[in-house]
Amino acid sequence: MIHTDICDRLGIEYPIFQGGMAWVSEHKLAAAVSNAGGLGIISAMNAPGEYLRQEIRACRELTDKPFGVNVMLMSPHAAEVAKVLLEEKVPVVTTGAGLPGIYMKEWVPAGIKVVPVVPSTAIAKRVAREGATAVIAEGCESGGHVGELTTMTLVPQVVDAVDIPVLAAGGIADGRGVAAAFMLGAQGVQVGTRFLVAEECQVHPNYKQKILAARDIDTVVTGKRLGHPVRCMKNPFSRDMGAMEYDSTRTNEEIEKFGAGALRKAAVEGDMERGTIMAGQIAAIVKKEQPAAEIIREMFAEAEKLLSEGTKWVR
Ligand code: TUI
Repeated sequence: MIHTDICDRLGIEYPIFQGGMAWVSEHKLAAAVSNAGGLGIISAMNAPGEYLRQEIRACRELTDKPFGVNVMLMSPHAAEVAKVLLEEKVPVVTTGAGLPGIYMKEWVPAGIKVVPVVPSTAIAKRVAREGATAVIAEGCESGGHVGELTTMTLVPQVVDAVDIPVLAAGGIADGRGVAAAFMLGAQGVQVGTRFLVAEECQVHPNYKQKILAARDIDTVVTGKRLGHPVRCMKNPFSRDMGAMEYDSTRTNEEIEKFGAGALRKAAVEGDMERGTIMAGQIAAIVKKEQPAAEIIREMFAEAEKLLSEGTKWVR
């Protein structure tokens, strides 16, 4: 059985976090993952604090296991969300798309376990100093907002840089990925794309179909010019977004405006032409819709086998 420090620190059975995906990770998915022994995560995305409060309470109706909330630090409501987390005594908070230091000053003394997503060793060291319980080293294979480094290069460097547990994210969707993450020194994984097709995931069915039909080269990174690169699936929206970015007559404000609301359009309305379909590069190996519990069991059974038996190349 795979059991690491992070399981004991957070009170979970399997060292797996379900990524906090904006417009996707709501209470039903989070509760299903937590009930299955992983850490389910509700995305605070760019919604007001009261939305999050309702989601947290709804999650507690469905599970008595630990769960987390992901704070997207670029959200205009981040400060208000930070307060709600304290009031609702959320056990675990993950952060993304920025530096969580100012909020950690309140969260850490209140006993909230903070696990920031980090794209570099410098940021990993900084949040470790600020009291993070663990960090998630997320490579640019992942969907959504991405850094520069790959999972293969980032994870071992972060493992060497900090003394707290490291979870690997980006490009992990089966037992092979989990086993590889452990080989790189991680003590756990965060998985997004595979949970997009969990039965309990409420994302629009068209979105799930896109993931299930994805090929290896079907994702692209847009938004570099705006300073927040985002990996999503190639479609008319990403093509137009890319064209605008390369067009020097367009202003950044125009491009931001063009992109606003596009994730909701895909995830909630199911618009696969004009919405942004955020997904990781590993989408192509995701082949069927399954209950979250089955996804977790399958991934860890495969990883355990690989780690205990080794590879067929070593005799
Ligand atoms: O946050 C994510 N993934 C996301 S957030 C998101 S919502 C969004 N929608 C439209 C445009 C932009 C975002 C969709 N996907 N992953 C975690 C993550 N965090 N990846 C990279 C980082 C990160 C990057 C820079 C963390 C810290 C950081 O600090 C540098 C700085 O100076 O802020």
